[in-house]
Amino acid sequence: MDPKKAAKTVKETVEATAEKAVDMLTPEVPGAPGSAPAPFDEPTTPHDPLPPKKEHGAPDTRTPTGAETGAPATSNGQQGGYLTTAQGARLRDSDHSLKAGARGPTLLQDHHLREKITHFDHERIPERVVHARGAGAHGTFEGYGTASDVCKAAFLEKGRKTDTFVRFSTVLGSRGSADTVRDTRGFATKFYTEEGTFDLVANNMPVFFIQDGIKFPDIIHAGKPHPDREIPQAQSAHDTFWDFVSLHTEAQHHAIWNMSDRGIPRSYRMMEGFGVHTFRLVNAEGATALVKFHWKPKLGVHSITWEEAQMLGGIDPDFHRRDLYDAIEAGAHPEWELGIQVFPDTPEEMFEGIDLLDPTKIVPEELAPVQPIGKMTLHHNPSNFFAETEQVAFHVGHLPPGIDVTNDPLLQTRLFSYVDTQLTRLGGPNFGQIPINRPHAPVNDMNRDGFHQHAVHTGVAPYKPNSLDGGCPFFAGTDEGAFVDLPVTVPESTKQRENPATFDDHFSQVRLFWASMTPVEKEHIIRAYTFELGKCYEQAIKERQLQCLANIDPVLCQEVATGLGLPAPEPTELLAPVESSPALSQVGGEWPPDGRMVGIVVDPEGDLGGVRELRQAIFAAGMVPLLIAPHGGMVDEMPAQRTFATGRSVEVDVLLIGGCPPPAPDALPARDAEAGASGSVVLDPRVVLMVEECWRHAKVIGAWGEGVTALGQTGVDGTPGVVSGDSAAAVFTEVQQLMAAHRVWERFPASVG
Ligand code: HDE
Repeated sequence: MDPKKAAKTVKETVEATAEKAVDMLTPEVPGAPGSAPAPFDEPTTPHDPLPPKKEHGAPDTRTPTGAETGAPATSNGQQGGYLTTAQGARLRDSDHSLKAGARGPTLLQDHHLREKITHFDHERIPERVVHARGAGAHGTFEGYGTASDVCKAAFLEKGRKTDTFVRFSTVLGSRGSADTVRDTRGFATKFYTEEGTFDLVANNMPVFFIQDGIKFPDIIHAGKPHPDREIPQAQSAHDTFWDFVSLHTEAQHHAIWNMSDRGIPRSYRMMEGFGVHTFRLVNAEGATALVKFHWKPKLGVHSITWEEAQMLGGIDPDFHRRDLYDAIEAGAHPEWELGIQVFPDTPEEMFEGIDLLDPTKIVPEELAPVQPIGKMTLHHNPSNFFAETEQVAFHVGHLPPGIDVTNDPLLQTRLFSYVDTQLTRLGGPNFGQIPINRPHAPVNDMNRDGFHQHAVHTGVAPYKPNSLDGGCPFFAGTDEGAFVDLPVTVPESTKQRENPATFDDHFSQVRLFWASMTPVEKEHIIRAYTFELGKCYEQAIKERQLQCLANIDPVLCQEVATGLGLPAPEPTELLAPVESSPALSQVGGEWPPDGRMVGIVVDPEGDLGGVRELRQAIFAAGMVPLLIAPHGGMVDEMPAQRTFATGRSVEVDVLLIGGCPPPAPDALPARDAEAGASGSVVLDPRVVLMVEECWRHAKVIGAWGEGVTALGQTGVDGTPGVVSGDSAAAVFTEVQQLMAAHRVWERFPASVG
């Protein structure tokens, strides 16, 4: 073998298979695994690795100390066309271990075997102790320049672009748990600014369960599965969670957010993000202000229904990550505006009677509007989940000059916790040198050695002061961009394990949240509490939480008590009247439909007129069509992305029916009719089920041509949000208008005012 022999070029390989690609899968259909379709026969002519898919981004190729290398992103990936050992020696076989004869025992000298197996044995690292389940994406942040009055951080300057990496997550579940569980979502953003990395480690809810970080292990132990049976996974519907939050009543505000539709987002792309704590900003003149950070999604804040969430847990546990990846691949790049609520930096750190250091309180937007200061667009999916999403390490203490912390006791503990956890999770103190964590600013620290040291430091004097390394590195002054700890006055004080008295009110803002909901949102909250408490075994815990609900609202308490079959207690607190904050409601606006999934049911034997144009119109509208047919393969040269067996209503935002397909051979119409799912055998019962479910979940439904006949058999014809017409184009136009409201809200009952 000639070791210098070059492998076949990527270009040649891709060209050889490119023709097939066009036929097999139109490039617009997101989700195909590779950058070129797989040929039937195993390729055997060596060639370089295939190029990444267009959707893929990767960490900037920086050195461990932040210098640009100019190397392509693929230089971090595998090289050359031949299988090698980890040391780069080419291999001719990796299917058979080296043995003493074909039937003999394996030889200890088989280095390749040992290297391969040993590496495999150590492939897993500990999952995150919280937020283990997540999905990430690469993006760009662009400053508006509007923050300059309050913040000197350069990345906020007008027009300045900064690379970002975002990781969304659930809190409670294990790494392999379902996406659509009822839980808080993490929304952590790494800004690779030129003045050092800024991590905004946020959630999709603006308040937290606890006021002091010392309680974090308590709330997490209560929320995680029971220690004996290790169930239930990734949810709060169990005794230990409600035991804790009903006793530790400062958790009640966060709990009602979890019970609201915010606990079951439609998409990561449709979530707000909140820094939760108050931060302190400083401008170029040295003036300080207190702020709260908000991410506002361009697509609005939307949720799924609880029934959808539960169905998706089985049908597509990867629903949220798939949604994010598919939308990015399809070109529907999600966007958020970053905004701040600004408060005067007074010694009391209060605003309108709200303690800004209490992380269980919000400041209603009506009192302090959110001022936009920049925009983030997510445009690439990670190339490698482990390298990027799993190994990314955030820290609330990663702050550029211009942004500083406050004394919020929750934030203070977080400052300790994030480095500490990475030491175990990422195996040592050098996790900042992992490619996804490398700063995009020159790094010249005096930390040395340790496990997995990637930097090759020079010099002999990693200490200060020194003369041997020429005194290097040097201290920067404020003019040279130094991070200066703000000289905040700490009043004379005595050591205490205590909260300020202003933290004592645990219920008025829970009442504010409840009062700000529309009737349909209140209905959902009632059903969520009833479900969760209904899953508890202990009567005392249910009664204790009902007592908390009585201190929030009598209707809420009564409705949940009725569902539990228990009496509703009287409040133990004065239910003082509260204002509402309409900004907290998700209902009532209109939003763009980018990246929404449009299911199209077709009958390959029927009239397919208009389907091709409809798919194009859906793409043109920034949405993704999902062709659903009785069988797989091609339908009129269009790929059937789902069959009646593989598709389910919960995957789509809207359902269009373009045919009246009779029961397919794999349908069981007689059984379904007997079970009451369909009274008809004219239409495939799975289509009937899809329509029924979409209707139950208040999704827009449209039909044209023979699809109108199909709809006629389902019993939903003529009801709100169900559109029939002569042509696919006309129906789609009407459907789009209805979709702007996210759901057909009038289909939900509202038993509360
Ligand atoms: Fe975290 N949190 N947290 N947290 N948190 C972690 O750090 C912690 C809190 C949040 O995608 C851990 O690297 C303590 C509030 C997100 O990688 C850990 C306290 C908020 C993520 C940790 C809090 C968050 C984490 C686990 C109370 C919203 C996922 C793995 C004092 C503002 C980041 C890790 C990612 C992750 C500790 C409270 C958000 C253990 C001690 C409040 C989004 O260090």
